[in-house]
Amino acid sequence: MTEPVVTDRNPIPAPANRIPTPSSPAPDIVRCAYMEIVVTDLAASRAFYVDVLGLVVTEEDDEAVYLRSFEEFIHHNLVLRKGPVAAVAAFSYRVRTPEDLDLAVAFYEELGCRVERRTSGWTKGIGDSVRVEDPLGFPYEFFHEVEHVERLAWRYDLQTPGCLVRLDHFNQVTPDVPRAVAYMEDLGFRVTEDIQDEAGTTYAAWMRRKPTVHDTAMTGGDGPRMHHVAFATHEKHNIIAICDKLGALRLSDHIERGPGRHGVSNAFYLYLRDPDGHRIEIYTQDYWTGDPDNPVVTWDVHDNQRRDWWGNSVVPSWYTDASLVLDLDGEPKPLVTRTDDSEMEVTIGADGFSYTREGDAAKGFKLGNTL
Ligand code: XXG
Ligand code: FE2
Repeated sequence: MTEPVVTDRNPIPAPANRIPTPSSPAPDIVRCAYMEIVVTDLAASRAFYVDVLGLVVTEEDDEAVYLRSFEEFIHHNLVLRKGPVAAVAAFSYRVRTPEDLDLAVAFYEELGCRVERRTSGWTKGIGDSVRVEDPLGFPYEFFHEVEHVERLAWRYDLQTPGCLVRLDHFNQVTPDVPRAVAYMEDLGFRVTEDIQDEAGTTYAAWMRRKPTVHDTAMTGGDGPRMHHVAFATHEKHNIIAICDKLGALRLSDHIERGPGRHGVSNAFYLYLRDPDGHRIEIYTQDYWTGDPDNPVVTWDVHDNQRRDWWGNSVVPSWYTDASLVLDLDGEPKPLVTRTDDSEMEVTIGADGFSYTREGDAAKGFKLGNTL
């Protein structure tokens, strides 16, 4: 049997073009907390996230809807903001103390990034915050103070079969994954899993602050773009219930990939596209990573079970499509092209190959239907 390689260190070497390590300590990030997305039709997006997926409205007005999951006690996990171009305005992390905001300012100023302090109330429910255009071009936000709201974990009278219980992670598209990983490690993240080839090209990496497989992942591609935002359910059957509901509503065209079992993370998954094409993952049952000796898992890019444990194909749109991100003026960030090999091309097409058993790869065996 071919198993993923388990190592006890981060095996991705820091690249020559690495972003310098700041001398200022990194802010202590607790977890990914919310994403702010710009949507072009607020009513259509509200219908998708509230009426179909069942997220809870904490607050709303004509410009924005603030949504949370059922176990959440902070004001929101997702902001839908009305705007002209579908994009992502913020990847937001909660930090441990108010002083961590000063650390975030010092850390990013040393990197020469644009940094803005925003006072309490700029975003409903959020206290003072720091927004930056990070060295990879992503709009990152850090906050500590936040309005607490009712945790609806025990409100079984309100919960539906496809109940979304937590925000689990973000996923970002960036052209140079090792460069991104070195910077994220400086920011205090630890790699849990990655995908590489025998030549050492890195295609994707998963990184955590909270003790799950990830708070965010870096996916190789033209970037900066947002690949997806993921919400957790308690169980696999909750994900099946979401598929059944989409079918019953004749909305199955929102399903892009899955349901299935990931190789990476071992989680059960489903990917959906919202009315603007923003990608949402529904995710459940990855593993605990809180031990300091948590081993890094490295997958071979040619292993056709890495992204789907059952060997099902990954649709091309999952590799190619992603959402634009905005700078701090609200303008879309221009894209930088990936120059390393693309995962889609090395695993399909004339020169690409995937294997289920490693020996078959050595014989040059190609699977017809595997991306
Ligand atoms: O959360 C994830 C993902 O990044 O969405 C994708 C966990 C695993 C995978 S993969 O497709 O690599 O199995
Ligand atoms: Fe994911």
